[in-house]
Amino acid sequence: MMCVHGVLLIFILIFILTNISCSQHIVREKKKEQLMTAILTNEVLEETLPLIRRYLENEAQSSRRQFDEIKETCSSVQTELQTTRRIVQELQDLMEDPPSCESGWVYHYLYCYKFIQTYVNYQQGQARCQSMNAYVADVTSEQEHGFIKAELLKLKPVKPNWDIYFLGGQRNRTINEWIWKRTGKKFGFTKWDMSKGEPNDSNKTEDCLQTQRHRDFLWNDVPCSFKANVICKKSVFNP
Ligand SMILES: [Ca+2]
Repeated sequence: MMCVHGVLLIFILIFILTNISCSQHIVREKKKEQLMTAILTNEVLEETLPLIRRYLENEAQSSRRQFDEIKETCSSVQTELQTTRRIVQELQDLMEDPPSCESGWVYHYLYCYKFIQTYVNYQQGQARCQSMNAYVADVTSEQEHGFIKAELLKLKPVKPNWDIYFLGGQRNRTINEWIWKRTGKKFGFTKWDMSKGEPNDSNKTEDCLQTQRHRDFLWNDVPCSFKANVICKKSVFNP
């Protein structure tokens, strides 16, 4: 009798457990179905639409920003193009009617040079150049040095064997460098008379620069109080 009861109890338990498992499965399936239905309902769409709208608005804003940036770039390119066109036109005009130097000045690569054969100290030489809207010449290339040398050779020396000219360079003792007075730039190109040990800064007083015929127009540092001829230079556009 006890055995029959035991078997019956086991059957009841299996029945209950099977029912519970089935119920859970049914609940899961039902939830899935509800979810699928919910996705397709207006309710979900209403909730999702603002998000979609916000997303699209952000995208539109970003596109508008990019468009504005492109527009700005185009405008800047257009301005540059106009400037370039104007410069090209001005250059064409310049080619047709090139500027020239005043009488007494020698033209060379957009600059005018005047070789003044009057013995003066550097300060006086500088004042002479300034009075003509020019400055004491800087020499920044081998080619410019060659031009100056060729022009000086055309001139008759004021004093035989002592034909010297101030150039516009000065020693800056604070930074121990040679500087072109006009631009404030350090010397790049130089033509020092190295065979004589120049610049030798004799007696620590040689702060000015000269080019000298008797040294094949190589450079020498001299006291600014020394007297020499002077070379003035100015832009051809600055008569
Ligand atoms: Ca010297």
